[in-house]
Amino acid sequence: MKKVLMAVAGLAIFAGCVESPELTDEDWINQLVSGSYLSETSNLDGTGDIGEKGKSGEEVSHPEWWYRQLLNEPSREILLENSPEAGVCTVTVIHRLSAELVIDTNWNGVFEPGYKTISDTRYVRLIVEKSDQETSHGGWQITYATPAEHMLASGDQEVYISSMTLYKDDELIWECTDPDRFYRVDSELPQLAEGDLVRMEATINHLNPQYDPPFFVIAHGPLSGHSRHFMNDDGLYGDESAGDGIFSYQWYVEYTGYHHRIAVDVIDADTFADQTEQDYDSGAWGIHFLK
Ligand SMILES: [Ca+2]
Ligand SMILES: [Ca+2]
Ligand SMILES: [Ca+2]
Ligand SMILES: [Ca+2]
Repeated sequence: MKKVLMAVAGLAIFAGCVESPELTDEDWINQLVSGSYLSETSNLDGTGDIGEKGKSGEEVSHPEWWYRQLLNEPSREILLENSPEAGVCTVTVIHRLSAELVIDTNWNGVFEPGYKTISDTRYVRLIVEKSDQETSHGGWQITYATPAEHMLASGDQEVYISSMTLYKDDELIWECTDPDRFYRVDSELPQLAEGDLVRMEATINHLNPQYDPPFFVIAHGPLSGHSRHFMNDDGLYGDESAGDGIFSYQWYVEYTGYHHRIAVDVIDADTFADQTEQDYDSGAWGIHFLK
């Protein structure tokens, strides 16, 4: 009897292996996309230069300290925009997360922050194609990607990135004026290698500016020293003209082992003006870079 039971159990295990259902195109695409750096949205956490007290004439200065802290990050939603039967499929990846802005606006050398709620939605769109040459993921590969766009999921967003441009040794290597634009992932993404002299520029749209300066612009990614730095429109350190609305950050690329994306982030001055109001207002674009 015991022998019979063991034989039956053995058969059941064998049958389990043989009858494992075949993955559909949808399954393969989901697996491909969820495992790819290209579907990630930029991480805007972390600290950087602590900024400086307001200069004369400025109504709002950098906070004494500030950083974002992730509270909850459910798994990404992966939506297929069309049937993969055609061999080409557009995919939207939606990332919803809750975080808080930890902010201390009182310049007294003591860290006594307030907390502002962040509810963000981050989108990236990809094109996947099926090819006979590709052997993994059922033949599917990611061929195009848009930048990731970060938007407020709740609250009034008044600040938006309107362009992002990268130069290496003064030569244009990547630009974007529309976050819905697709870039070929093997040839049209920016390429950043450690030691490259790179300048990133950004322009901003503020729908309802209340302060002077009206907003703050921040670079994130494989920067120098810290992974976050303020971008300036002061005509210094790589910014070609002061006051022309083009904010710049120039540096020698570092830490490409830790970073996969480079991003520009704008924060409304109203958010930085105090540490008590629930008025978090920010937008960002991030793009995967090749190494
Ligand atoms: Ca303080
Ligand atoms: Ca400028
Ligand atoms: Ca405020
Ligand atoms: Ca605002």
